[in-house]
Amino acid sequence: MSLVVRRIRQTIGNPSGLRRVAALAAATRRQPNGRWRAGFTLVEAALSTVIVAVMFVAALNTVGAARVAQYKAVLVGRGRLYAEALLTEILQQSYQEPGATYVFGREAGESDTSRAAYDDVDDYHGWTESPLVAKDGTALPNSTNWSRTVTVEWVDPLDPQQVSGTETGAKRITVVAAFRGMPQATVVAVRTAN
Ligand SMILES: [Ca+2]
Repeated sequence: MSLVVRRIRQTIGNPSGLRRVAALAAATRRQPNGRWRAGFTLVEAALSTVIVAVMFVAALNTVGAARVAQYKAVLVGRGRLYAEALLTEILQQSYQEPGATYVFGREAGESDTSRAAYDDVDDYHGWTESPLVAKDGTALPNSTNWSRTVTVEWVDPLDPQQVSGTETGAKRITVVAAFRGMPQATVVAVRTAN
């Protein structure tokens, strides 16, 4: 049993044992000439470097995760604004095409690529755009990589979850805003005939 181990065993039994062990370990390094000296060995220094590195990486991961969460929250907020803006525009239109002749979807003269002539909510069914534009076709600033899609369906007015293939007097409008193809926000409204 070495001198160090013996002295550690004698020391560890009393209340200040651990502190004394640490002091003893630091104070007792055998040099080639047989003397004892204070200091760290190369292995101890290397170990402390590894410990610091591991803690540093853990701290960086925490900061990185917080940044990612913040970025995602910003995307969701912008997506909601974009989706709600288009939904508001749709809800300002008639339930169905004014006049005697109408279909579900776009009537004659209503384009697949411009909303300028849209005048009823189901004109918007199947609408998709990227980048984003206002109703008159003006591009929304800084909307690169964003897209909006619209789905309009007849639903049971008493249970809007139930989609119908025929006229029910209620149309459910769903707008999805996506960034780089990843949906960030979905807004839904039901427009009734009366
Ligand atoms: Ca129309």
